[in-house]
Amino acid sequence: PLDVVTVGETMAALRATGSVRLGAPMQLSVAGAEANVAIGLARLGHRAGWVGRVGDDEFGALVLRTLRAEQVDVSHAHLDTDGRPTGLLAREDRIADLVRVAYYRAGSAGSALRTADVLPALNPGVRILHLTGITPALSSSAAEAVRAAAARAAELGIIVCLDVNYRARLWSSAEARQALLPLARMADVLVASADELHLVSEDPSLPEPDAVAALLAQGRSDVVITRGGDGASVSTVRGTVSVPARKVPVVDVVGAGDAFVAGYLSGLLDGLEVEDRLHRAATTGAFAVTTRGDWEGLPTRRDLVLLDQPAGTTLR
Ligand code: KDG
Repeated sequence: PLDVVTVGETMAALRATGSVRLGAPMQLSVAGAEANVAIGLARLGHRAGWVGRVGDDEFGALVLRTLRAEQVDVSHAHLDTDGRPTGLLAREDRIADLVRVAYYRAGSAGSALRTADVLPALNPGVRILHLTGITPALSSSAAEAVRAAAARAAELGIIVCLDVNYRARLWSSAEARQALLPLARMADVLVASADELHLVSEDPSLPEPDAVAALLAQGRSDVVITRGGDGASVSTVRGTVSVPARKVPVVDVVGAGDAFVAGYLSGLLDGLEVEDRLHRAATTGAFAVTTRGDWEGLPTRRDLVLLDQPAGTTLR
């Protein structure tokens, strides 16, 4: 069985080096928060699978081929035969450190995800189901699929990880809160950036430490709060542990959260203590930040120690 099943939409991703309206050249890859996590885990040697829908088109073929090449299991991925296209994302590095993303995913194959697509992947023996708050924003059937998957995972004793991943281009925060609160109630590991925490807190007015304490009291095992360049913390019943972000030259922050989650879940699978899980997460997150692309620069297990080398090292 797989160690980790991820569920979501994986899109073709066009990355412009410069301004799209001026005809900047674009590079083609794939992107999707859950696929990024699956790739991150597979690079670290875990058995990770991705469940979702792609169109029966060339972008869909690219998505599946890329995931296969990264050793991500796609045996539960589906080809949409109703003519829906694979979703597309265009990203533009508009000014030095500001990225603008446009989605072309309304009515996509990925957004047509349904419960029957997902449940067959949740076999006994799977250890973690990883979900994000992006998928329920895609359609009502996708929202239902994610809810059903979390419920089935809970029945089977599979750890449920939910990364809030709020995308303002997909829905309002009020809509997100309505969908994510019940999902968060089924999560064991809950990951949110500090400014997303209110979306999964029963009382959104609580200050962060109280909101985290309430989530733990309601049954979450690990509440992970990420703060970008200011590091991250994890709270469990045994207390709160924090790590600073690893100091690396920042090249591209997109995908850093997914890389962080991959590192954290990898640590969980390896039975590491909270501090060591967090350290691995900070390391994989730093790899994402210091390389171009959502997932291309993620480390293999052997690569993990590279960040312990002094800056400017040449290994030969
Ligand atoms: O976390 C990175 C993602 O934002 C990117 O891969 C695309 O899944 C994506 C989304 O919906 O924004």
